Amino acid sequence: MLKLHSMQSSGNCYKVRLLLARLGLPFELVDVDVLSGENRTPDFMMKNPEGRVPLLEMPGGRFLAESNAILFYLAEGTPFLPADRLARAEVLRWMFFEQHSHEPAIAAARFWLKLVRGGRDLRTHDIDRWMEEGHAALRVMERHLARRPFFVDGVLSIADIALYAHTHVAEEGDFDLAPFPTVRAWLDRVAGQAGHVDMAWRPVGSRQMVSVA
Ligand SMILES: N[C@@H](CCC(=O)N[C@@H](CS)C(=O)NCC(=O)O)C(=O)O
Repeated sequence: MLKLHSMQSSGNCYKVRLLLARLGLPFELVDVDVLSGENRTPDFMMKNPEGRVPLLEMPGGRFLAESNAILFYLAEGTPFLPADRLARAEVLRWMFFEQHSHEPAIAAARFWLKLVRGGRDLRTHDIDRWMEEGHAALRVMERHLARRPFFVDGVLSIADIALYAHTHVAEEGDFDLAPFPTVRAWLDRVAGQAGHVDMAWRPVGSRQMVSVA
């Protein structure tokens, strides 16, 4: 069975849980609490030398890190990744956008302002930059979605899942989504899909080892 090393409150890990749930794939969830350093133990560093979650462990003992690489691997041959060459490249385009222009501001703001105790004081000097870059990313999304229901070819793909994960909790990082009605309508569309699960969801039988922040 697949194993997902994951932190429940992490948007990057939620992306993978959401896709696994949508695909109906059974998997074992292994909690790794980054906030208490469980990702830096020698045992975990053997599995992923970068010391980060999410990390997918295959039945044969191989490991795959990077949330969007994991989405790409799991989505192959499913409706979440188109077969058309250009459409696949567009899916990658939005997943690179997510990692380069969106996640470093929107996820970082939520991590430090919501999840890390005292994080607001520790990272005061970063807040203006996060706000500027995060709002710029939201404006790009607002413009792109103005004439489309989803990011690529009118159907929900892993590009939507990658961008949904941090956007739907952007307000926890001080981003006001009120000026982005198109993005909010898209969030509702993604969440309204049959089989959608929220960030607190866990596969049946997995015990919650850490609290959801
Ligand atoms: N680009 C990576 C980012 C992964 C990442 O930053 N994970 C965080 C949790 S959301 C983590 O493990 N942080 C611990 C650390 O960097 O020490 C991905 O998309 O998977």
